[in-house]
Amino acid sequence: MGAGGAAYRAGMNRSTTWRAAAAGVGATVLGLGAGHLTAGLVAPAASPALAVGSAVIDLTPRSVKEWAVASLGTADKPVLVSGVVLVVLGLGAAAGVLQARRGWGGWVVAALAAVAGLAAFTRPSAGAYAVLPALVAAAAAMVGLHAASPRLPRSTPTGDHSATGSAAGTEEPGIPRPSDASAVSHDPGRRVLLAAGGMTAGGVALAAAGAWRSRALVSPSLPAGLPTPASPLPAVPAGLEGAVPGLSPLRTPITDFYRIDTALVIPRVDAASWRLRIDGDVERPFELTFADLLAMPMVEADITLNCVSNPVGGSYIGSTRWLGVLTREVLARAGVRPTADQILSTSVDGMTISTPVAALQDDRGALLAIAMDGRPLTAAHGFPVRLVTPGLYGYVGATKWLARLTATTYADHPAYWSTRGWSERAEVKTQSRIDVPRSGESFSAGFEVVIAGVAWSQARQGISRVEVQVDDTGWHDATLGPDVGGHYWRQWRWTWPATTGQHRITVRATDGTGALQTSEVADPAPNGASGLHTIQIAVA
Ligand SMILES: Nc1nc2c(c(=O)[nH]1)N[C@H]1C(S)=C(S)[C@@H](COP(=O)(O)O)O[C@H]1N2
Ligand SMILES: [Mo]
Repeated sequence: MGAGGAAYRAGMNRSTTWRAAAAGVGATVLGLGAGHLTAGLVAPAASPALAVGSAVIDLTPRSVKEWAVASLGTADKPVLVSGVVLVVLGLGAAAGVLQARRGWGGWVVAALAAVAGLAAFTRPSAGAYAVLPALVAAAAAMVGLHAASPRLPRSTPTGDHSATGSAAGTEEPGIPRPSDASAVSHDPGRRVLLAAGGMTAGGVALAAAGAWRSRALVSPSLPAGLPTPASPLPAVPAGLEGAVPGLSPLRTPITDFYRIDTALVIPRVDAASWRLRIDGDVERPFELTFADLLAMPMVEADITLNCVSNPVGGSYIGSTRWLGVLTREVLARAGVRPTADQILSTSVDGMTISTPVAALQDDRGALLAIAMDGRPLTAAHGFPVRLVTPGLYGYVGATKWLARLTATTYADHPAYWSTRGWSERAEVKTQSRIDVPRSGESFSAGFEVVIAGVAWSQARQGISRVEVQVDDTGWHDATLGPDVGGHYWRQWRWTWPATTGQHRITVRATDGTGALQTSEVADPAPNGASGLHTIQIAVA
């Protein structure tokens, strides 16, 4: 073979390297898909990409998390999982090339699977099958890699292709040796690409089957209908939303209720085997079954829940009617000792949340909720039982998928977010939001612009007044919507005859104690955003 042969080999190397990378990606997709399906069958949270994603969430510093929530909102999870998958595919491509050049691709696959297996195994919710999805993923990817990888000649000084080919033991039926130039230029390359494409399609199909399976697993069911409360509340009154299109409805439909949690896979809890343990610094530790809980006196309460990460004007807030058992009754049964200052609640997926003992024992009516908006909790919102503490942000009072309540101290047991830079305790700050118009909308002069929104002050006896300002021309009283109690948000509206120009509209609320909402601007971290919500509109 002369100079022409060497040139040919260089060209083949380049295109074959791409094919090798494609084979690696295909094998990796196949592995991820097989792993995801296995997880869907035995342990949804142990899916390789999701387990690694969950580990990344736990290891991410607060600043990055804040940035993610601020810039991505609730899309942060899909973005995270896509990022993990992209990195893994990149490594898969490298595995393909290493496999073709040196036969080492399997080591890359093994290392990836080890990381995924470790991530799944160290999840607080890890069950007996936690590492199975990673093992299946590794096996599928390795088989795929071996079957599909093209064989690159190792660089030998002589360029003796046929010797290299047989040394690597790569002869397979129907695959010509690399020395068979005319055949090499077409068929093996196409075979590799076909295999890569086939594995990718197969992997995606397996992953889809896995997603479908785990969705079936998380749809909860309640043994019987909902129990009736001892003293039912009157129906929630009609809100202002009927007359004001675009205004948040007085009661948030569950499908629109914000969801914030660290769970990449919504925990699936079987109500029949669910137990709540009450322990720690108590006189009489005990366990409750779901049936025990249903047999206790049920209370209805209208409570607005919001997230400490909600920026001024943001949407991480929802209001609904909850049904459940008063936490103070459950805690009284256990007899919390005076040395405890917090109740550490733990969810089935290992999340921990600290709530002051007083907040769960005083007359604000914190609940072990089993239903919202007249239906059992959905899996996403904490089925079968979650905590709801009026006046506190979700991260210090609204544990979903509740498994355990431990009386202890803040000093002894810092909770998940407290170890990540958020305040140990945080009451909801009084806030108001403009829902309509949307910032940036334009109107014609003379038009009666309806300005409307919601205001809340769950920790300070609700809302007594809402005022609106256009530019800097003084404050106008808005009309308030129905009063649903101090723990529930209040709708408001005000009509303004539009005048030509660019205008800034600002809202502020006064809480039930008569205190005005602060205009001091604060970020969500470490204990909730403050400042006045302002929008811009144009009138022509
Ligand atoms: N188990 C568990 N419970 C949790 C969380 C979580 O990450 N895990 N997030 C909390 C936070 S930060 C908020 S704001 C509320 C949100 O409840 P929702 O998703 O039902 O609206 O749940 C709280 N309960
Ligand atoms: Mo939150």
